[in-house]
Amino acid sequence: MRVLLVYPNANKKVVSWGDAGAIAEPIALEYLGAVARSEGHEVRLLDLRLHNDALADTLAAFRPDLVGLTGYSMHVLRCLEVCRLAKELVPGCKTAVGGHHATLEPVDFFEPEVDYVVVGEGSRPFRAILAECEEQADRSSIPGTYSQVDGVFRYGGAPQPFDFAVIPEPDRTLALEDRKDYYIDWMRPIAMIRTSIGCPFRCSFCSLWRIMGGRYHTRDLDSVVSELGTIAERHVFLTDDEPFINAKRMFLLADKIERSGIEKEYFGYCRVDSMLKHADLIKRWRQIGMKRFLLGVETIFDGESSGYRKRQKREQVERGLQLAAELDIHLMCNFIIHPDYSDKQFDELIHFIEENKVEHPSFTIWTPLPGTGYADESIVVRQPNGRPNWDYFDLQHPVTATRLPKKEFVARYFNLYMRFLSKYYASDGPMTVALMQRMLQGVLHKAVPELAAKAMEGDTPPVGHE
Ligand code: B12
Ligand code: SF4
Repeated sequence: MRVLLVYPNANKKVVSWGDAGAIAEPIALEYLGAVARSEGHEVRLLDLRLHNDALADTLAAFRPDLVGLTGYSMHVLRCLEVCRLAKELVPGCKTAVGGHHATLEPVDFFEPEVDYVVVGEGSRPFRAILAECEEQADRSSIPGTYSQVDGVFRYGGAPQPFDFAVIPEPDRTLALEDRKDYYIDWMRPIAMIRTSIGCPFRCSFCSLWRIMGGRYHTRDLDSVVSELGTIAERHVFLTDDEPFINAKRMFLLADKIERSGIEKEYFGYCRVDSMLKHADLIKRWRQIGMKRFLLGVETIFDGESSGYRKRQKREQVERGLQLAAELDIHLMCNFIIHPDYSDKQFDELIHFIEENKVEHPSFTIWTPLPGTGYADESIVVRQPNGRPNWDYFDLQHPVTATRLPKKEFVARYFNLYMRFLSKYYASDGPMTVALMQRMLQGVLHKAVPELAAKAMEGDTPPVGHE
């Protein structure tokens, strides 16, 4: 069979900056591609973030028997569009969707243009879907998969237990020509690798621990090193929810990587408490190339932190920032901006970032993401069918009511980036600043169009209450 794997692009009417912040390796599709190729199918990967307009031509020329799509919540509606076009241009073509949103809110894909919705890890269900499509067999019995039979979606039962040992390595040759274009910030080209999945913590704003039922699965270290050895890129991002949970394991992995002679520059998530508890481990990883962490500071307000169940205090964050500076680890620090923020909280946050010389602050707006258990009624952006308008779930738009008038909130949010623009300039170089400005314009253009226009002219007036 011919199998087309598609990574969707963001809706440019909502996120006018498109995918400007990062376009990283589509590793989920490379996992599925490996499965399909091992079954003897002809596989192509189309990354619509890089090839915005190539969908119709690719469908018409390749005429796939099956189209597989991945996506975050912000990609739901685009995924459905892709499925519709696939069925229109290639009659008889089957469609399958998976990824974070499909796992947590499969109902959004229960539409006529979708044949399979996969919950959780995809390798095993995808192999079964391929077999069914090939044999044109009766459906509805694949574990972890909703199959459409005569317009009704039937669940094949709980997914099989997660097991790294049965998942093949991602096929990195599928996107060979695109590899040079994958990047996160200034790290280009960048590859991704998974060494563990799941997280023992229970942060309330995060859905990742729920996806894995609170369990933490680790991969065999020799297989990690062997896969790493096949990666050509110098920059490597660890997709692990939190890699530094098990210090002993990570010491061993560092030793094995060093012994193998592999030299890379790593980037990945790290909790502040992991850093503080295992400073010696972080030092060791710095020696083998860990250059940068994505640190979820989330909030500097201790009350809010306990509400988030983050189990982290402001004082720990401050010590973490100092430690990273001592160890020469660069930090991208993410702060969650709650829609309930008042001017005072925005001001305090700015003060904190300045006082602690946070090198690369990044900001996301608190969003009731699928799987976080937050009441759906609080969502104010809706599709005509009453479901949330997922296009806005890029964490850069408020999707719930704001305490400040919405325009003021968005302006203050925008101003956080503008305020620290020089930091992006210092760490990332002019290219990233241009991208950042495009992104900011996208965030703003709906709520405060006149400011968005000014930002694009390079005129960046302070807004809010400075
Ligand atoms: C790497 C990563 C990034 C990178 C690269 C992003 C990129 N797309 O280029 C960076 C840091 C830049 C990033 C940015 C963002 N990210 Co991000 N990111 C991740 C992370 C850590 C890993 C994703 C990954 O590649 N995992 C490894 C692959 C193999 O796993 P997988 O995707 O789950 O796929 C498996 C299964 O889901 C299934 N599957 C997946 N697709 C399909 C399809 C089919 C057909 C089948 C059968 C199966 C299947 O099988 C796969 C193999 O096991 C996750 C958190 C996490 N640990 O999962 C967040 C995560 C995906 N990100 C998230 C978000 C929200 C974002 C941002 C929007 C946040 C922001 N505004 O700053 C941006 C968007 C950027 C963009 N334009 O795409 C959310 C998505 C939540 C949601 N419901 O939408 C997550 C889950 C984190 C979270 N906050 O909970 N991200
Ligand atoms: S935010 Fe990080 S530490 Fe908290 S549950 Fe999610 S992955 Fe774990």
